[in-house]
Amino acid sequence: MNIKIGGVFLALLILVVSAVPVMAQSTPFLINGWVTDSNQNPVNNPSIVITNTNTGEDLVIKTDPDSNYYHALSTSYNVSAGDILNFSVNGDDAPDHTVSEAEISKGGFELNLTVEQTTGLCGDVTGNGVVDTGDVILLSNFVGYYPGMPQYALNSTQQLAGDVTGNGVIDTGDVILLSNFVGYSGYTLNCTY
Ligand SMILES: [Ca+2]
Repeated sequence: MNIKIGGVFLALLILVVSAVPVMAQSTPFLINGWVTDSNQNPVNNPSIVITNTNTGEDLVIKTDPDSNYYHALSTSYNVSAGDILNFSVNGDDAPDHTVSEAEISKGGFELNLTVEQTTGLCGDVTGNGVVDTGDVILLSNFVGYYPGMPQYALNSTQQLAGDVTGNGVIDTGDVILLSNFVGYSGYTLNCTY
């Protein structure tokens, strides 16, 4: 009799002990989305910081140089319903996001982010504050000689500054106008901003 009770007690004890890790187990929590500028153009390799303001923890963000996709994989242990997540994209604050109960059960949420398009001086493709032959050379390399090469890549601000004809594309027309503008008087640059 005593042995039987002891056996039942032991079985219950094992059940309780083995149930504990199951109850404390965390589930994956994925935050992901795509980053574009205000013109809906993809912003590749974005720099994103997500801070859980309730815990002070910065989430680990994964991005790719050739993509505007980002994701952060956390767990339900680190992110709880009601937590306020602060987003920053390329150094600018984005709206906060409050984690909902539904997002916890679903295992995450998708949030697309927008980078405000910054504009510089029209024609200043190099971004050094002046329009000179350096800009003509860089734009010329970007358009004609070395398309797609990383050292002649232009970010979205530089591309806006390089579309000096203001027709929405960067082509030899821009190189010619910029070259004329730098070399001769009487030419006007017509960026879209
Ligand atoms: Ca320049």
